[in-house]
Amino acid sequence: MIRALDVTTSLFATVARLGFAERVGPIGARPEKPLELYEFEACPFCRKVREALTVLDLEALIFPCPKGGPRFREEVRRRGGKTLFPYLVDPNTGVEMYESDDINRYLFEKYGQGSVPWLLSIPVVKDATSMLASALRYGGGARYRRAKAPERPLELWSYEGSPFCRIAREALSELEIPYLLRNVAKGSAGREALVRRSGKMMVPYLVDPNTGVEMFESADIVAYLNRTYAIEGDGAR
Ligand SMILES: N[C@@H](CCC(=O)N[C@@H](CS)C(=O)NCC(=O)O)C(=O)O
Repeated sequence: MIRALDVTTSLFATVARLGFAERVGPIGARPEKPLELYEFEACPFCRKVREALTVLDLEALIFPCPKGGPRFREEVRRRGGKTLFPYLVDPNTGVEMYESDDINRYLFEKYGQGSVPWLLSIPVVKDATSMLASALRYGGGARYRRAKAPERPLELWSYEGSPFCRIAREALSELEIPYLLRNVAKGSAGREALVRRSGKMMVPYLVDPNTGVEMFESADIVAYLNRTYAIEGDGAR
């Protein structure tokens, strides 16, 4: 896809959500272990939960479940009984749940100050704008492309409101590559750690412990993921 169109539609997706999830909100207790989220990038309900993770400045192990994906969809069916996304696992409390609104209520109750921000709670608005954001990306991150599974999860420094991060996450989603999502929105405690590690504050920043590669730039990240994990013949969009 033409790069300018790619960035513009991803920016429109953020605008559709009124620039939400670019900044950390009031936070509460911190979990000891990262949360685990089964989701896929094109799903508007999953987006709402990823936004909550950004606003609450929480890390999560992301298990992408694109349509046709052979690995993690089956894991969700085994754990919860159905293939419905998002599906949250909190290893700190043993809680596992479906339903984006229930998940967000749980997250803001447990790791925030109790109240859910209006863009994640007003009926119709919360879902309609998230659906619009997904529609603007015409299915990016929705369908599985055949890929090799990495031995260890990758690491992505990111935040939900960044249009460039979305482009990188779509590729991770399509290739069903699990990764530790390290949210570093404005006001995040993680920003300093990213600067120490990478030399500057810029996202997305990908770390691949399987190859030792660490890199900025969404287009380069997508090219790297395709080159390293996609199985030939299953071309990117
Ligand atoms: N009310 C649910 C709706 C979830 C939902 O419909 N998710 C869709 C994806 S956007 C799904 O899991 N579809 C089944 C599939 O992808 O196989 C929620 O808010 O979490």
